[in-house]
Amino acid sequence: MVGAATLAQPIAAQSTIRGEASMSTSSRGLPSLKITDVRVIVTCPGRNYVVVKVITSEPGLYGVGDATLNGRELAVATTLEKHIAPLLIGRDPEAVEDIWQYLYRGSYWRGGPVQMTALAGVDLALWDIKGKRAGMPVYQLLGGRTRRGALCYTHANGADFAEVEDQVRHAMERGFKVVRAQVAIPGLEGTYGVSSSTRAGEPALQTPANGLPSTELFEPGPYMRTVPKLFAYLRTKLGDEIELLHDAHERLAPVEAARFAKELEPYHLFYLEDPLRPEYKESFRLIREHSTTPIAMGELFNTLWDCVPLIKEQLIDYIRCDLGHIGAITNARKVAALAEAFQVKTAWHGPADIGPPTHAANVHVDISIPNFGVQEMVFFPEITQEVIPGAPEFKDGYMVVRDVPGLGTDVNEELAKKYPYQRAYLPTARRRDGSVQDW
Ligand code: KDG
Ligand code: MG
Repeated sequence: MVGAATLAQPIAAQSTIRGEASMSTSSRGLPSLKITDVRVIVTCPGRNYVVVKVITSEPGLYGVGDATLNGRELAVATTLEKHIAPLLIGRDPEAVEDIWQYLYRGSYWRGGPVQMTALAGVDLALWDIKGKRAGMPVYQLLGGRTRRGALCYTHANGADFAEVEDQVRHAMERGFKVVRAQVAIPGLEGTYGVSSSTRAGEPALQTPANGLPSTELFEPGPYMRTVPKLFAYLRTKLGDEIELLHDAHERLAPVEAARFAKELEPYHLFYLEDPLRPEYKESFRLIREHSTTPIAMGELFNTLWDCVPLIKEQLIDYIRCDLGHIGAITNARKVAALAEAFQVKTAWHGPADIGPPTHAANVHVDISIPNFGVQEMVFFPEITQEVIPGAPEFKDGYMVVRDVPGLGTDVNEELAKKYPYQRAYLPTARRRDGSVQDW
């Protein structure tokens, strides 16, 4: 499905939006600007992406955002087309914070991944417009450079320890200074982070041909016995210089996570990621009481308030929200500022299942805040880069953005039409007794 939003009412015909006449400004001597169209493009160049294109009254001026929510793409596209686009027509696209507040609080039913991803798509497009209009890259609008590039990490996945080691070595040869390591667990069929077909790829790509979710097996016992041995092996083979991290992917119970973090201590992880389910923020205390392994959390968070309890009690060391699922830059800079006050660093989520505009936004924020930690990255396949060009680039272990006005990303709408949406889900997981398990 590729299509422009079908708008129920011709709101664009109105000259001002009721109650907001004084909000529409013509700043810096520029003529006032209005949103004239919102196009929602769902396309599958390698995997599904939802792209939002916000068009303005200034000829040729538009912004491009990403609103991809893995496995729920059509829910977000529908929200954008049917509910959000009609609210945007006629508004001043430069009022980014006001539009963010209006869409977040004005819906009354606020939050949740679908709405927050839709909001992120709009927010990215608006920052893109603002940058283009100002003639500046977005990081300049956020305060300017604090660093030359964003230290980044890639994934090393393997069927056994030796294969993970090979993958880490390969990453190091490419210039990576930080690598995430995941290994298959003996006796468990399928393991988060390890695909049989694409070892170095994104696990979220593993959808069977029928387009329905696969089911993997998970047991905490074998997992917790295997992973510390992986890191003992890697440290023996690779030494202490390379920074290593691991994603527990919200699969452990609190006391298991505390033991796991403690047992990983000797291997000096850069961090242990997402040990617990996002609902159980108070349980992070238990991990802290038992271990000095640095903890990262947050890719399933949707709001600033999800982050508050962990940050203000210093229960984590890295906040790793997904900019694409927390309302993008407008919210991320608040999360980052909150984190700065408590010496928590950022490690924004950067998987293949969010599009190039979100990856670009990650880096624009990374290089303009003082408390940046690390950035997860992916190498997009050529076909994705043709349809949604402008992803940040990898340079010797760091991500850099193009020094052009806006976010630096775009969408080729004609080419996008050649890659229609394909139904796809994330895998699911169960325990040996058949009960549901977090994947
Ligand atoms: O869609 C789910 C993926 O984004 C997620 O599984 C990736 O955990 C992830 C990571 O850290 O990259
Ligand atoms: Mg993760």
